[in-house]
Amino acid sequence: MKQELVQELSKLTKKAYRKEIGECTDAQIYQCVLQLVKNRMEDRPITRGKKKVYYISMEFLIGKLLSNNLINLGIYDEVKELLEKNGKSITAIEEAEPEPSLGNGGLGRLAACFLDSMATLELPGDGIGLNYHFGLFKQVFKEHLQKAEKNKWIEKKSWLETTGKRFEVAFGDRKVTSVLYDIDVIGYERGHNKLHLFDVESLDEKLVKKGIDFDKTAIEKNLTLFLYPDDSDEAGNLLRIYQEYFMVSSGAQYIIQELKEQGCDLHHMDQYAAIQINDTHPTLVIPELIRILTWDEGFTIDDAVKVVSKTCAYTNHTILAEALETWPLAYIEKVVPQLVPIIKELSARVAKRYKNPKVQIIDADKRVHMAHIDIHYGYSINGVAAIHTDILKNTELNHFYRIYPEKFNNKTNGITFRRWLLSCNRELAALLTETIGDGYKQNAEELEKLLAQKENGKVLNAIDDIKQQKKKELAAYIQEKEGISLDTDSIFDIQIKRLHEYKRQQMNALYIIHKYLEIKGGKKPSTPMTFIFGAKAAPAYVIAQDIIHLLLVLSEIVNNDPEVSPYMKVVMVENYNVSYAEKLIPACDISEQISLASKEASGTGNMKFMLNGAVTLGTMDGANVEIRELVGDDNIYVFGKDSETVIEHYAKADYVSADYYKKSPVIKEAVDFIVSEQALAVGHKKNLERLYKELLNKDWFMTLLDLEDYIKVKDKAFKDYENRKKWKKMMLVNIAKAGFFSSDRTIAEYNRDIWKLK
Ligand code: 26Q
Repeated sequence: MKQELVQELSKLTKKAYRKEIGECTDAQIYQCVLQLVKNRMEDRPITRGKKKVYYISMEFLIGKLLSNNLINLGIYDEVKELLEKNGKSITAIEEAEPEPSLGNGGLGRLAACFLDSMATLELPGDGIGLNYHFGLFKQVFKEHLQKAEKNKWIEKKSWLETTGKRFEVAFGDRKVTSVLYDIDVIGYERGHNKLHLFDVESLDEKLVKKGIDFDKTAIEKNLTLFLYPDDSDEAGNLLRIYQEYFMVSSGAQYIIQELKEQGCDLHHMDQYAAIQINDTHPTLVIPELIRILTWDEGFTIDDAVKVVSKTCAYTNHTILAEALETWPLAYIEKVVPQLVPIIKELSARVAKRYKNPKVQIIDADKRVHMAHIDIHYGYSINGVAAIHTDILKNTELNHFYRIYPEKFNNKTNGITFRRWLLSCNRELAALLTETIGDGYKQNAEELEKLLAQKENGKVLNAIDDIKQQKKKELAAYIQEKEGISLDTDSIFDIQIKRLHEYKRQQMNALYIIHKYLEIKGGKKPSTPMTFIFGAKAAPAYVIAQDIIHLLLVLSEIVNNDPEVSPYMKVVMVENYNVSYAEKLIPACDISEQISLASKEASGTGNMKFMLNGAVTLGTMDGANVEIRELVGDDNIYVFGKDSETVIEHYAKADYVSADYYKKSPVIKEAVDFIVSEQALAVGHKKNLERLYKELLNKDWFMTLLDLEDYIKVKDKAFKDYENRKKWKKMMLVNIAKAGFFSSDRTIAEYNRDIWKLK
C-alpha cells in the first residue's frame, strides 16, 4: 500500500472531522474518499484536440460514481486495503453514496456508458444535460401498488463542481438564469472529460409537496426539480418543452462560447464540434443554434442552416410511433416564441422541396415532428442495433431513407466493461485475468481467448463457483431489503428493465401462473426456480401500474403457499436502479429479453447479463439478434414470431388476442387466473380486471401470440440447466463472445463514421 494514500486520507478525516480514519462513520469516510478522488482527478490533464463531440441528452444515468472512479484511477485495491486495515469495508462506504438517478433507463444509461468510453479512448467528448435535483422518483410498494417518492441525491459535498458559468435563457419575455455544474469523467487509466449539467439559479426545492407533486406554474422555481418520467405513450406537457429548451439553449451558448475561446470562425463550426443529439429530446438545439448565429453572429439564414446541418447528428432509440415526439406548434409558441419563425422557415424549405406529407416538419394539424427536423437538418441518423436500423430504413423512416440514404447508419449499442464487469463482478474479472491475461481490459475482443478453455473443467467450474457466490450475495441482499429468502440452488431467472407493455413483463407473469398451477396440480419441477423482477412504471402509465400490481400479487401468493414455495419464489425488488442492477446481473442464470419482435430498439441489459455469464432467453429483437449471431443457436434460447410477421400483423390489423385465448386451454387458464378468486383475495379488483380485459380485448403487444412458444422454450432452458456441464459451457461461450458489446467498440465506430475527431 502506498503510504501517501494513507496520509492523504487521514489528513482529510482529521481536517473535516478531527478524527482518525477508524473513528469515522461510513458516511464520513465516504465524504473524505470523495474528496481524495476529486484531488486525484484534478491531477489528470483534460483531453484536448481541435474537434470535440458534445453528447447532448436529457438523461445521463450515471449511477454511483465512487467505485468506478477509484477503478478508473487505478487505486481501488489500495483504497480497499487501506480501509480494511482501519476496520472499514469498502462496500459499506459504497452504500453511503447517494445514487444520482438522472435517467429513466436504457437511453440514459447508454449516455453514461458512452461518457466512460469517450474518456477512455481519449476522445475530447463532453456530455451536456440537466442537473435534476430529485432525478427519477424513488419507488415504494404499498398495498401491492407502486408509489412514487422524491429521491434527493445532492448533498453539501457531491460530485458536482461549481463552474461560475452562467447563461440567460429567454422564454419569450421571461428570462431564467442557468448555472453550470460539472462532473468529471475519468477514463480507465487515461482520459479526462466533463459532464456539463445546467441548473436553474432560482430553483426552489420547497415546492415539492407530498410524493412527487409540485407546483407546475413557476418554471423559474421548478424547471430542474425532476426528471420527466418516460411517458412515451402518454401525453407530454409544457414543462417538458421548458426543460428541453432550457437545456439546449444553455448548451448552445456554452458550445459557442467554447468554440470562440478556441479561436474558431463559426462558419467552420463543423470542423471544431460535432453535436450528437440523443433521441429527439434535444432537437431544439438545431433551431436554437440557427437563431443565435443569425441574431447574434451576423450569419445569413442560408449560412447558418448550412453549418448547423454539418454539425448535428441524431440517434434514434425507438420505432414506437407513440414515442416519437411531436409537439403542437402552439405549445412551442407558448414556451419559446422566438424559435417559431425559425421552425416555420425550416419547415417551408422542406415543403418546397418535398411534397410527401410524411416528411414534413409541421404537419397539417400544426404539430412539429422533432425527428423530421433532425433528419433534414442533421448529417447523420443512426439506429442502435442492426435490426433496428434496418427497420428504420425499410419501414418506419423509409420515406426519409429514400431521400437521404447516405445519412443512415447503424451503431449497435454497447456497455462499459469497467462498470459492468470490473466493478460489479471483480471475482469474474480476476478469473479472466488469470485465465487469458488482462489484455481484454483494453481490448474487449480478447475475451474470445476464453473459447480455448471450453473443455477445461477447472475454468468451467471456476466460472460456475463465481456465479454461485454472486447468487449467495444477492440472496443475502434480497433477504435484507425485501425480506424474502431465496434458495441459491434454484435457477435465478431475471427480468429487469422499465415497465412497458412491449417489454412484456406480463408474459413472464403468465408463465409464472402456469408453473404455479402445474405445481398445484402435482407436477413438481426437478430444480426450483426463482423469478426476479425489477421495474419502475411511469406514474401516468396505467396498465404498467397494473402489471406491477399483478407481479406483487403473484409474489405474495406464490411465496406464501407452502405447497409451492419450496419449488418457486417470485420477487419484485423495490426501487430497481443502477446499483441494484450491479447486484442482480452477476447473479443471473437466465436473462429475460422477451420484447415483441421489432419493438425493442436494442436493449443493453441483454449485453450486461451475457458478459456476466447468463444465458439469454429472448425474441429476435434488438441486439438479441446480434447476440445469437455471435454465440450461435446452441448458446441462446430463442422463441416467438419474428419482426416481419409482427409488422405484417400490424399492417393488416389482423391480430386478435381473444382467438389465442379461446384456442389454447393453457393460455386461457393462465389469463383467467388474473381475475380468479385467489388473485382477487390478495389484489385489487380494479387493477386486475383492467389488466385482464386489456389482454383479452386489446393486447397491443401480442403477448398471447408468443406465449405458448415462450412456455415451451423456457421449459427447455430450465431442463438444460440441469445438465451442468452443458450449462457451464454456455456460460463460458456467452462471456467469451461479449467483447463486441463493449461501448469502446461502439464509440470507436461513432468516431470513425460520424464525429471523425482524430
Ligand atoms: C419523451 C417525451 C416526453 C417525456 C419523456 C419522453 C421519453 C423519455 C425517455 C421517451 C423515451 C425515453 C427513453 C427511451 C429509451 O430508454 N430507449 C431505449 O434506448 C436504449 C438505448 O439505445 C435501447 O437499448 C432500448 O431498446 C430503448 O428502448
